[in-house]
Amino acid sequence: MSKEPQSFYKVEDGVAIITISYPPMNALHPTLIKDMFNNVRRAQEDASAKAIVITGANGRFCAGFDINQFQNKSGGGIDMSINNAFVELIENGRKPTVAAIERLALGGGCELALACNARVAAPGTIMGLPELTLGILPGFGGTQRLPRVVGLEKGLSMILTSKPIKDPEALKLGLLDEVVPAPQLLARAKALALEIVSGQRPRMNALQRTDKLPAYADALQIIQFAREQTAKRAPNLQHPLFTLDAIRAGIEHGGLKGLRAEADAFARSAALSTHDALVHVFFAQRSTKRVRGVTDVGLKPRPIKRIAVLGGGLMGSGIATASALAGVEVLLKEINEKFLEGGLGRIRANLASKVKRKQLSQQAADAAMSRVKGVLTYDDFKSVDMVIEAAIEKVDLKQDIFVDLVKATRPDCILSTNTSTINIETVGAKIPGDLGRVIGAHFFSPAHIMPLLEIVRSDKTSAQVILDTLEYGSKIKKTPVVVGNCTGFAVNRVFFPYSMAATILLDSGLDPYTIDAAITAFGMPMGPFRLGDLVGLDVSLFVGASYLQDYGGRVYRGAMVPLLNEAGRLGEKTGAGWYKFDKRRRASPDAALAPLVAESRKRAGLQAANAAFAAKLSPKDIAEFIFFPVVNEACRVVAEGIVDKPSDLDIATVMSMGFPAYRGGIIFYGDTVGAKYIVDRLDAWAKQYPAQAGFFKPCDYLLRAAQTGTKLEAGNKPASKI
Ligand code: 3H9
Repeated sequence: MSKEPQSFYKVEDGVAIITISYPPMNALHPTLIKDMFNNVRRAQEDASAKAIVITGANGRFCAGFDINQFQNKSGGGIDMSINNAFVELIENGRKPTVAAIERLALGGGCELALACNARVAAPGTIMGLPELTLGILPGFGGTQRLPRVVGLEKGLSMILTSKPIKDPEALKLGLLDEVVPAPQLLARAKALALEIVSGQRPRMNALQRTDKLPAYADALQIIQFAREQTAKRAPNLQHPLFTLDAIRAGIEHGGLKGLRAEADAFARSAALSTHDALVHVFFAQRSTKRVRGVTDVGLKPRPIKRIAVLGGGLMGSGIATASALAGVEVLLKEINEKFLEGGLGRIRANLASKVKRKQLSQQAADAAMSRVKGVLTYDDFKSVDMVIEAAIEKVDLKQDIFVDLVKATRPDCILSTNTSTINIETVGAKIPGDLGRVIGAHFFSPAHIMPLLEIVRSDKTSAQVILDTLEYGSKIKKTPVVVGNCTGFAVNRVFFPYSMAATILLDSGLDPYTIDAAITAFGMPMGPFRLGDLVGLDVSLFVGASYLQDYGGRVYRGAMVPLLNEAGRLGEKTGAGWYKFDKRRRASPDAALAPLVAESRKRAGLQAANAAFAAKLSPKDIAEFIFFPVVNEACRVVAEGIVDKPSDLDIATVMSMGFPAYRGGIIFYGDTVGAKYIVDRLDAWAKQYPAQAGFFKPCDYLLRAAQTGTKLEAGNKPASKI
């Protein structure tokens, strides 16, 4: 099958069949769209065809407009003539059209199907309009036709949440007319088209329908309510509101005028930086699986069918849950019966919670649990393809475990550690032979939910082992990012200045809750202090010590974390930290913090010189003060070759810390504000805080980008460490 965007034409049983083709997903490339419309015109003129069926090649209908076109800015606008062609040729053409859908009809693919006069699909099909996740909105009539076909409230919910629905629901809602087994799909679509021709079935025209729309006043009220909710839920995003403008215009003035409003809203959305950022994230997420020297050297991944997880604590049980859910067999090893029961109980609870939230059937949960076997010895370890050690963070303990593992496993078994802080070569330091099969598999807590897997390689880890671990990561539905071996690896290292910058502001007189509020307004799920309470302030103290040791020249050593530890305020788990927590673990500001803050400020000695400066900072200034040092550290990580490419770091920051995807990830954000602006501000803060000049000092990579005007995202082709 050719990889070119095109469409094929044939006539069968008096019906023209137009097959769109652009592997792998039949995305609507402009050439394909043009070719498809030419074929629709041909069918309208073809005397041997009474009706038209549009279908997709390769067992798929269509994943929507070709997203690559959005990266070429000149293609970002919507061509109105395409919308006219949907109306005039497909919806209202001389001959009726039927969509024959397999697997997926998303975005423009769903809109193409909606413009057809009927839709038939094979079981297992998903349909939806996910455009908002790309910072745009449906631009081929979806804002007008979907609410008219499925009802206004359902249409709004599908568009605003971007969540696709499965064929049974689509059938119930009328988005599909019929669902038939895949081998009969084309035959049934042809028959349906001929039924419309003969008048046995009405010819539906979605844009003209009003039967599923509520009364005018109710419709406006529903849209207004959606607008208020959307503005509250996503205050930094404009394109969902533009979408509602278009939908409202259609309700007020009819579908055809609605299409014009849609085109206008689309153009306004496509011009926003949030659109560029979200498209960047779409491609960056898919490219983490392409790693130089690993995926481009002709190696084939070995399947990971059976793993062993050492330790059934929070991390170990989460890793076991994610793996068992993906069909991987798991040996869960603990050191005694009591701990083992605890670990197995946690896996059961993880699965039960998914069943309760309707994310999993009871049957699937039982099947996953049956894949987990609890063990107390290494006896069965010769059967596993990979071990993930998830014991407590003690170097000696991990080193001893690795020595045991070498004896207990096959030589081709991957030996991985879930450490978040310890150098992986240190973990493997006592094992005989080379460290080719030793790798880090750093999950984020809770491991069965968080989407990121940091794969930590040392200079000695073999490319085959990295490739296998990438494959395992994808299999268990994580986004794997391969990173080099350094203190904090990629994510924790990039974020170490996050809480330190916040603490400088606190010691300069700002209230911690004001600082957290500025950071959540920026778009983070929580501010640095609330995050500290979640992670545990004992952990912050422990981890802070390793940053001090390895990155001492650029570390701010505030007194607050030690003071909180001394006071037994370790965060959520002790009921108090930066915040106080009620029985349901809800956080609220705590007046009892004041004496500790006063003591910290006294010890820091910053306040007198900097209180006036800090008091004047706006929420935007606070966010920049906290994130620019993070961008700076991210630049060091890129320059040192800790990541394969800058966009890997973007994905790592979005998927671990919840850095807003609509800002594109940490490096993309740096480019959005501009390296020169960042350097100027860092320099100014270094002068404001001379004792902390090292903390703010721009690194060479950032400086060079500022001086030459190159993008941080361009990378610097480092002598890669990975
Ligand atoms: C739209 O339609 C706008 C219109 O309303 C108006 C326009 C004016 N384009 O994700 P995968 C590639 S906007 C280009 O790994 P999966 C993808 O990059 C569009 N490429 O597979 C990857 O390439 P590579 C609205 C696309 O099975 C390969 O296909 N539609 C597109 O895990 C495999 O993808 C969407 O937002 C595309 N539209 O998931 C749907 N789609 O191998 C976006 C995929 O080189 N797509 N590719 O890395 C998806 O959500 C998932 O790809 C899908 C498959 C669920 C389809």
